[in-house]
Amino acid sequence: MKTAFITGIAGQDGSYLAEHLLEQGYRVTGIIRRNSTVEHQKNRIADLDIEVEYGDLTDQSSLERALRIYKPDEIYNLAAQSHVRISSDIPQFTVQTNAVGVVNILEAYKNVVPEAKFYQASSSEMFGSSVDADGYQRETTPMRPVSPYGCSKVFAYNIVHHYRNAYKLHANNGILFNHESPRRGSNFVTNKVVKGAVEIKLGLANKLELGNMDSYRDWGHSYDYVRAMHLILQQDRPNDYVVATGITRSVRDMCDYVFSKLELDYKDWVVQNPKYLRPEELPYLRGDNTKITTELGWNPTYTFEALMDEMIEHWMQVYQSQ
Ligand code: G4F
Repeated sequence: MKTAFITGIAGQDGSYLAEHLLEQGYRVTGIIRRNSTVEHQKNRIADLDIEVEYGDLTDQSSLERALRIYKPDEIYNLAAQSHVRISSDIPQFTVQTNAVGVVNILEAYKNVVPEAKFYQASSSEMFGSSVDADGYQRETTPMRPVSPYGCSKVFAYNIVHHYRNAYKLHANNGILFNHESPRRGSNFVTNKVVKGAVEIKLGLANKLELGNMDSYRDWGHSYDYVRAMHLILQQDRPNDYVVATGITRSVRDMCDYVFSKLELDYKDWVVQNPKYLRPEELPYLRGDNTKITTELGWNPTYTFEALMDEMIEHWMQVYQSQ
């Protein structure tokens, strides 16, 4: 039986990945952060047969301790301060966690289980303002990040290469474009829009405040993207892969779809609040998934519409069961 170790196991991706690896017959382990509201800490993973220790990317001793306990075959580094706008409010914490934290886990990996395989949650936010002439971002697209989050992820991406080359570690980057689900935090735009629209439909709210509605994102489902993470670690040689649907839509298009589905017109309910704007916006993301589809046979199973419909259904059930 293989053992997987997941940082960020209590998050959206961590919980879907834990479920997927349990289905594949893995022993699934990970770390969770100490939190004062202990009741909510394991909401997404409460029913899973997994083992967790307390740990934090900023505390290398906790990482080494956990790796010594579990001795994993595969390490998935999903933990991060993952909110891009908030990274401008807490830039130093973001860099400590997302950049220095990756040095910490790479050191722990090198020191304790160097024969294991390692996955780093790299991000399309690394591309920033950079787009190839054909309108896509891909593995070769230059990186010009536009947020503390994006800059921290570029550092992590590069230091993974360094550990791969210098110490011959099986260290990989998945460059994931936006991926969502009913388990997404409700301060990310998809879940914020769906939850807000459902509240309006049910008479529980009378407006939805958003930031920039004219930015474009390539949205997939977390369920599909964790399968890509696992596939990436099944290869003989370490590599980097873009994981994306290849289709891009604006936040406005998303609002139009979600509100229409609820027989509402988003223009009657959505207002802009400058507090949700970013110091520097990333206006456009669209990933070219050719490398992972041709080399690893990965393909997304969810359409954008199926993703949104599942999220709408989720919030309808939450409110109607109250
Ligand atoms: O949902 P978002 O906050 O996601 P963002 O910034 O694209 O980052 C997500 O995807 C990255 C991969 O590309 C991950 F690395 C990262 O960890 C995270 O998962 O915002 C999406 C778009 C942005 O252009 C934002 O400006 O929606 C726009 N937006 C408009 N109004 C809003 C809002 N975003 C949020 N969070 N809240 C709003 O009210």
